[in-house]
This record gives sequence, C-alpha cells and structure tokens, in this order.
Amino acid sequence: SIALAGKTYVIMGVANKRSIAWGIAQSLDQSGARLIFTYAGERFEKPVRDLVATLDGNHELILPCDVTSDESVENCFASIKEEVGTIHGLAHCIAFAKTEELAGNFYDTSRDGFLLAQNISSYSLTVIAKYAKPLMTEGGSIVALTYIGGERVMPNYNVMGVAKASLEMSVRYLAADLGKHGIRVNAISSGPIRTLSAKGISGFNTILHEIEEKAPLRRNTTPEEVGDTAAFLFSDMSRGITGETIHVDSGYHIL
Ligand code: 0WD
Repeated sequence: SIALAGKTYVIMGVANKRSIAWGIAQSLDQSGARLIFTYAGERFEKPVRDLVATLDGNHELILPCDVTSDESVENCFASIKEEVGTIHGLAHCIAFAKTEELAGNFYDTSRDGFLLAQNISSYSLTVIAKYAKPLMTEGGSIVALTYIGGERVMPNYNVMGVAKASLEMSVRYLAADLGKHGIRVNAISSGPIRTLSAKGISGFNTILHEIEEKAPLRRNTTPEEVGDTAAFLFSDMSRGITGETIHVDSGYHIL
C-alpha cells in the first residue's frame, strides 16, 4: 500500500461496515495515516466508534458533523484544529435524497426534495472545503464520491443524478480556487456498491447484474478498490492531478 505515515485525513460518511467511506478508512489505516472520523447524527456515534476500534491504528478523534448546518461544520473543524492542528486531506462520502424520489419520473421531484439532495450531497462539499482549508497548512487533497448518474441518465437515479452533476462541477470550481494553496480537489466516480444508501435506489440489483455482464472487467466495484484509489489521490503520487473525476467502475463508463 501507499505510505501515508505522519499524515492526517478526515473521513466523513461512515454509516456502517458496508460504507464506501469504510473502504477508504481501511486502505488509509493500512498506509499508516492518522484518521479522524465524522458522523451525521447521534445514532451513528456508537457504530462508528465500534468499527474504528477494529482498525490497526489508534484513531481516537470521532466527531459529529451534520453537513446541513454551517455551525456544525464550523464546530467540527474547530475541534479538529484544536486537537491536531494540521490535516492533509478529507474524504467526502456523503449523500442523501428522499427514497420516493429515487424512482419513477424525474419531473415528479419536489422542490423540497431537490433542494435537500443538493444541500446534503453537493453544497456540503463547498462548506466543508471552506472550513477545512485553514487546517491544510501544508497543502492537501480533497476527495468526493460521485456516480455515473451525474453524467448520464441512469434509471431511477433522478434527483441524485442532478446533485452529482452539481457535485462534480463543484469539484472543478473548488480545484480552481484552492490550487494556489497547494490543495487538490478530485472526485472518484464509483461503480454501484451495495450500501445503506444504495438500498434506496429502485432497481439497484438489476444495475449490479448489468455491470457483471457488460463492464470491461466483468465484475462489480468493491469499497477496497475505491479506498485504494482514494489513498493514491491523498498521496504525493497524484500530485499533478486536480479537478479530475476518476472512474473506479470496472470500466463501465466507456460503454
Ligand atoms: O453504489 C453506491 N453505493 C455508490 C455511492 C456509487 C457511487 C457513489 N456513491 C457515493 C454516495 O452517493 C455517497 O456520496 O458514495 C458516497 C457514500 O455512500 P455509501 O457508502 O453508498 O452510503 P452510506 O454507507 O449509506 O453512507 C452515506 C452517509 C450517510 O449514511 P445514512 O445512513 O445517514 O444515509 O452519508 C452521510 C451518512 O453517514 N450523511 C450525512 N453526513 C453528514 N450530514 C448527512 C448529513 N446531513 N446525511 C447523510
């Protein structure tokens, strides 16, 4: 694995052991990095703490961060600053949409549902970047997770596809802003993975099957594959890359 000893990364969006954020955590743990975890609400604190205890490294800093609240994000990064001072990167693995809007016609999307998806799944990256920037005093790397439904129409992805398009463009604008501070911003476009969030997407099993049949590598993506690509994007090996969306999807996006 890539060597990241002496570096500190914030992992946002571990819900359980199936979370893509957890695949990233495991890969970074193996690389010797120090990790800080954030969780959305109280009900996630205990499961996240229990999971983190299973890692090899001793990652004791686990904080609440509800991305719908500026105050929560500000407080979270203030605590991180107090505890560790400098961070070298963060993984944004956060998204949300109403289940009823991940099926049927896109034109039935409600105003509320549209704004909620944009708020949690896209705007959150910008507010996080704002409060994380002052902690990246040695430069840094920000990684967000996206899906091909943000580039092309995929069945039922609907409101989340529009949110991912907005997230991917936010990655580019943030990369343009932050490059002069030595901070890189990239996205990983993951193939579909069976997680808690994926449960909400209608017809998800059909998509998994289609990938197995048609993707160049003829298999589905694992959280470990996404984790290893994140480790690369956090490391100096990727120092020339910013504003990019890297597909970790068994090559499905070329079809
Ligand atoms: O197929 C998939 N699973 C793919 C997921 C393919 C391509 C991309 N992605 C993306 C997702 O859109 C998301 O951005 O990867 C990211 C991580 O998603 P995941 O690992 O699939 O899902 P999950 O394990 O459910 O974690 C998402 C977490 C939330 O879990 P809950 O149970 O609350 O939905 O996002 C976090 C939360 O931990 N989250 C929030 N964090 C802070 N503030 C908030 C919030 N308000 N809302 C949700």
